[in-house]
Amino acid sequence: MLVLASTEREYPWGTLRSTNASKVKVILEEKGVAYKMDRLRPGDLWKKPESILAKHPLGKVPYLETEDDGVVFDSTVINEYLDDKYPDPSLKPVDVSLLARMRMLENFGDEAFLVGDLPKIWMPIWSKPEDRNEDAMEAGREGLRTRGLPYLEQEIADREYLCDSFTLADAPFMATAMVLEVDAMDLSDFPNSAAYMDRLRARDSYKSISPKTSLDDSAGSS
Ligand SMILES: N[C@@H](CCC(=O)N[C@@H](CS)C(=O)NCC(=O)O)C(=O)O
Repeated sequence: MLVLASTEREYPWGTLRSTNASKVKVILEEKGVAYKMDRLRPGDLWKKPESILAKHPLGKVPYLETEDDGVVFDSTVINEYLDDKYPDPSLKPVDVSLLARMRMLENFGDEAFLVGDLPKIWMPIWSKPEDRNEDAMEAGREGLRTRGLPYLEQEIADREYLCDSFTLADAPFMATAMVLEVDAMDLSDFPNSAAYMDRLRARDSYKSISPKTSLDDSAGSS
């Protein structure tokens, strides 16, 4: 049984999850592989106890504990590992040029969204609404409007998914769709991106990371 380490917690305003671990959770679901969640305390990501450092040298999530191959860490590496290990259905294009596109857009999703501007929105949402710094959140939204979203808007314009069919390139945008479901920032200037987020949210795998899905209903599948 695979075990995915993540931070996942319920709050009155929704079930919140690590964005990077959500990238992996949806790929496990897309592949129909049996897994369980190891839910770490969010504070441990900053305290970095020895128990976590023993699994991930940077004390981050996600990491995946496997029976055959030990611990695999980093969401991009884990997703490539899962696609190699469980190739049916394959979530990587065969064509070399499309494969390069998949990796570029996956990296763009990580850098512009998941480690770029989304944390400025997502981190405050782990606090009570009255304790959030609205100016910092607006700076995150402005970052998305000026960097991530214009490029996404162009790249998704004529496609259903970033490499036509659903691939690993779409995983960071599943996590983005999760954050923007909670934040509900105005995407009317980015209609292609807004429609793409809706398509991602309509996939069955999204239920496992939806802010509306309880921890009990998203503990893994077997
Ligand atoms: N490149 C890593 C980034 C992982 C990452 O930054 N995870 C966040 C949670 S979403 C974390 O553990 N943060 C704690 C830290 O940066 O020390 C990946 O894709 O897995």
